[in-house]
This record gives sequence, structure tokens and C-alpha cells, in this order.
Amino acid sequence: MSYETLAADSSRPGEPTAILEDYERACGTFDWDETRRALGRPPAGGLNMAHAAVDRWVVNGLGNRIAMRFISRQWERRNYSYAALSGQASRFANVLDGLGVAAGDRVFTLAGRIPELYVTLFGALKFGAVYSPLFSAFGPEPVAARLEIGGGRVLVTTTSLYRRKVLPVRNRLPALEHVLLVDASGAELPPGTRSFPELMRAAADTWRIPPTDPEALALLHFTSGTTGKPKGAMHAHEAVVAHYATGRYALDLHPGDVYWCTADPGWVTGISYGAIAPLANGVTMIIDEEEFDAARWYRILAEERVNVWYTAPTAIRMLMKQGKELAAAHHYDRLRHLASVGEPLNPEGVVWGKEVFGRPFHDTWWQTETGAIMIANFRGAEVRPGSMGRPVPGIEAAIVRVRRDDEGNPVAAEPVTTPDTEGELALQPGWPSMFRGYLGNEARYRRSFADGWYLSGDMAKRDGDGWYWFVGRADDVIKSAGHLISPFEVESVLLEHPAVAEAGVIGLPDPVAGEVVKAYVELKPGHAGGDELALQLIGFARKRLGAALAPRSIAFSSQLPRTRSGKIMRRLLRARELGLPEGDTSTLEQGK
Ligand code: 6R9
Repeated sequence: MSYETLAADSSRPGEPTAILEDYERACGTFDWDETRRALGRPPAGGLNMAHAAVDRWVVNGLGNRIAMRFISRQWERRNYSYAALSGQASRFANVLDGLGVAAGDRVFTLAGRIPELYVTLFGALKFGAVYSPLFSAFGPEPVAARLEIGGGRVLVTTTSLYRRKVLPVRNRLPALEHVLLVDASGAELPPGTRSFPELMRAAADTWRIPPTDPEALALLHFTSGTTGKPKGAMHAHEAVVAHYATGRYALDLHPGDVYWCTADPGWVTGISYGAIAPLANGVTMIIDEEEFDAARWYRILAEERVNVWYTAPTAIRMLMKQGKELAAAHHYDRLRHLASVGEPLNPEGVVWGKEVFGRPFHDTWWQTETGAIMIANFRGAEVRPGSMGRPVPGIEAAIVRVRRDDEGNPVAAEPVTTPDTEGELALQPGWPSMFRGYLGNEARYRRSFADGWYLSGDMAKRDGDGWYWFVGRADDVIKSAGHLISPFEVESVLLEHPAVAEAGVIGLPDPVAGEVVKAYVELKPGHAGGDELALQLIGFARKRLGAALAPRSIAFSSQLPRTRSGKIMRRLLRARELGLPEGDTSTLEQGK
């Protein structure tokens, strides 16, 4: 079935027109400096993300506008005005000061969608510290690896997450000096922790943002590669310029809108578009503490009168699975713009949005490294279902053919001009939210570039009209339910099990989650595979990695395919599993 191009949404009565109405014109006239100026400057000078997102609204007399509306599991609603958020963030900046934290130190959160996470984020930014989120569904291993690489000095978390995920690995984290618990005080505090609310109560709620160099580091977002440890992508305060601009152009955020981003703040989308871009655009954001629940989501969209909704293909497919009837319980007459990110969005999903909400989903593409949306379907333009859209104004993209040396390092990248030709999606560096490096891994950073292009690691095509179409990853990284998973991180944990000699981990296609993690395991002599051991290994992996990363299924193999240099060939495992052509097996070890 092919899908026809959908005409641009027309505004309904009372709706503002699209911010980006004329794509070509906007591309021709766009200027980062002009955008930068729109964000104002903190009194002490420079450019500070927290000032641009929060404080400037207070300075401009809009402090009473609601910045965040929390909906607790029990459906209690709690509002934070821009002024209240600014005051709380100032308190936290004072807390950091009192703890002796220095500018540039790393402040982490390990928490679900709770107000303290956002207070920590903006407080750390105001202070001049670097903020890094950890996904609350991570197990102790991914938590430890990221805190270790990031040299986390402060961690804000809950008592339960601390006991289950940090305490078991804390002796590996000498840099971690301060653990602040949001839900404990006095005698109930476990040893080596302090009370977040007590410290906050004792701190002043005013803070003068020090002069912030736009290039000073603000955010550290961990992402995954195929080999080696997680990579900490570093982002500067200046990234807020791109958050702001893309919030306008790609998400059509108008000041005063009600906006809901369903991404968890443990990942880049939940920070860039679940906190910074929306506030920089002066909207009220909805933050739901609860996990996915179709009936609840429809209720939120309707009752909170959401204008702009940013979600992900896995969620859209889960909603689709439950049928249109459930959606019909409400009216969504305020819903103006629907957007999606994180994985390929099936054309069916785009069109389903139109059927259920009267608006199609607008796919957007970007990565942890790009910090902000790079390619999008715009509200004011036609939508081509199945396409990621076109580069946002200010961004130059291309499809390139990459030549690599024997070690896989890119040596040349040449733009492909013939339409509909597959190649690697590349971007011309220089936009404000581009990552400034991988913390402590300069070599890996350098390998992301060739001939002046940033290489995304995604394969794509561009059609004759300049629209981009996703083809697949160029590497073995797994995207499951929108979460980027490193096969190496999963393999490393499996190898710690006494029965496991070798492990190869791949993503298997899944109709809802996009991909699910599957592990192939070679056992040590004296061990026999079977259902019981498979369950044991899954349990072992879940305990260490957490539910988000652990494999869903395990297969035993007496001989995993290896290259002559001994590396497990994941590509071949996948091809064999799916009955696909095996491709080039010239490096395969004989007889496998
Ligand atoms: C924001 C985010 C990045 C990877 C990216 C690509 C995949 C993201 C997509 C998409 C197809 C889209 N991806 N958006 N694939 N269509 N619209 O997800 O960041 O976690 O770093 O993942 O996600 O493979 O390279 P991150």
C-alpha cells in the first residue's frame, strides 16, 4: 500500500498560523545570530540555558505563567509557575554552592518524572555545573558506567533507586561525593546520603547567574555505540539557541501553548524537548509521572487541552493496537500539532493520527549528538508519510558515500547527488546544539567526521524534492522502544555469568517496539543450554542492566560466527536469524 502526500494542515478557527509557513523562504533567510538575540542575556552576561529557558520569562513579567504541570500517578495536579521554577532552581544552585561544588562539576539525576529532576537540571545550569540524566529503568551496571565516565560528583535520586541501583556499585564511584535523596530526611536517611528537601529549605531562593560562556558545557547525554563504553556527548549552553529555534519551526510552539512531550527525561528527547525547548518558547508543559496507559493518555490530551504533542513511534503503535474506539471517548479540539521522534514512523502511524485526531503525525529526525531536531515534517508544509521530512532552516544535510580504512575509520565522504540513492546521512557542522565531543574520548569524536561532514551512522535516501527517507542504521546499535542500546553493554554483562563463554547481541524486528534485544550465547564446557539456563541468564541480565536493556530472549549456540580476529559477527547472527542474505563473509573464521 502506498501513501499519498498529505496537504499541509489548515488552521482551525482560533488557531495560530504555522510559525514556519514558507519553507524555502525560511531556509533562505534563517540566521542563527538573530535567533540567539531573541533569547536575551543574563544580567551578568554570556548565554545561560537556564536563563534563556526559565529566568527570562520572569524578567519579562511573565513569571506567573505555568511552566510545568505535574500529574502524579494518583492524578493529582501540581503547577509550577516560571517564577516558582526559577526560585527553586536558584535554591538548588545555592545548595550546590554550599556543598562546595565547582563550576563544571557533574550533577546527575537518577529519577522518574518528578519535579525535583527539573529543579536539579535548571539549578545545575544556573550554577554553572554540567547536568546529566540517568534513566530510572537502568540497572546498577549502566548507572555505574555512566557515573564513572562522567565523574559524577552529585547525584539526586530517590531512596528506593539509591538502594537498588547505586548502593551496590557505590564503592566503584570515588568521585561521587554527594547523594541527595528527594524523599528522605533525618533518621530515615541511609548512611552516606543527605536530604534534598532539607538542603533546599535551608537555601536562599535567589541566585545571580555567573557570566556564562556560551561554549561552557551544560549537558552530558550518554549514548551508545557498538563497541566500548557508553559515550558521553557534551553539549554547551549555546545549544539552547537550537532548542528554541527547532521548538518554533519543527514543533510550532507558540508562547502560552499547552505542550506534552512523552519522552522520559532519562534520555535526550526528554531534556531537549521535555524541558529546554518548550520552556525557552514560553509554553506550559505537561509532565505525567505514570507509565504508558492508553486511556490515561487520551484523557490527558483532552482534559489538559494539549495543543502540541511530541511522542514516539512505539507509543503510537501501542495506541493503534488498542483501537480507535478508546480514543473516541474524548474530543481533542485543542490539539494543533502532532510530532514523533526516535525510530522510524510507519506511514500507517502518520495517517492514523489524521483519522483519530484530525492531524497527521509529523516525523522528526535527530540524535543525541545533534542535540536538537535536524530534519522534520513541518506543520505548515505537506507531509509525505514514511519520510522524515526536510532539514530545518539553518541545517545543511546530505547523503554521502563514505570510504573507510581497514579499521573502519572514515577517510572520505562524498555527497551523492543522484536522488533516491542510499548513503549515510551527514550534516554540515556548526549548528549551536552540535555535540562538542565525547567526554574523555577524543578519538571516537574524530571518527564521526570526514571531509568536513558529521556522519550520523544512519543510512538514508533523499528524493528528488529534497525529502529524506530513513533506511537503517549503518552499525549494530539497537533501537528498542525508542531507546538506543549498545549490544556491547549487554554482551559485557552476560560474559560475567559463570556459564557464559561468548555472547553476541542483536536487535530483532518487533511490530511494536521496533526492535527487541536477543542474545546468542556460547557456553563454557560443562554447561548445558536449555529453558532454565535461558531464564536464569535473562534474570541475571535484568538485575544488572535493568529492564530497559536486558535481552528478551536467549539462544544457545555451540559456535558463534567470528571474524578471523575473533570478533563476534553480529551482522551474520542477524542475517541468519532473519533468513537474509549473509553478505560479505570473507573475514569469517573458517568453518563457522
Ligand atoms: C532523538 C533520539 C538516535 C537514533 C538515530 C536513528 C534513530 C531517531 C528517527 C530515527 C528513523 C526517525 N532515529 N529519529 N530513525 N526515523 N525519525 O532518538 O536520539 O537516542 O541518540 O537516537 O535514533 O537511528 O540515529 P538517540
